[in-house]
Amino acid sequence: MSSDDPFSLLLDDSDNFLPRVEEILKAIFAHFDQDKDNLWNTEELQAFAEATNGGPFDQSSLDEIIESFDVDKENRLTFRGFYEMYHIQTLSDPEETLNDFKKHGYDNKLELVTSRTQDETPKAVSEE
Ligand SMILES: [Ca+2]
Repeated sequence: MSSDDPFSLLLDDSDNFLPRVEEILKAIFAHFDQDKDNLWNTEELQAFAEATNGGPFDQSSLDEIIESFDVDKENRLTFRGFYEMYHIQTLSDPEETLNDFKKHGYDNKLELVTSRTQDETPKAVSEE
């Protein structure tokens, strides 16, 4: 495939995230970690869901995240858990991950093109 296919933008030959993708994941995680404890409580996770998916996770999705990914004993998602969540999504649907990153201001080359603010309405994403 060409060099701009979503899979090769995000993952190396061993299916690990490329360093640039890790940077973006760290930036997104830090952005929504409002109290800076390196964990996402439900409120922080839902703020991320609204910004990314246009609405909060429903209860079954929340339960699934907590069951499937790394959380602390109070069920707060760790960065590792967030990373795992994106890794699984990316292996099955790299375009979805790219679309998510676009909502957070990154372009097709994974460069930050818009500054994020909580209140800003994301640019229309249905341009294609
Ligand atoms: Ca937090």
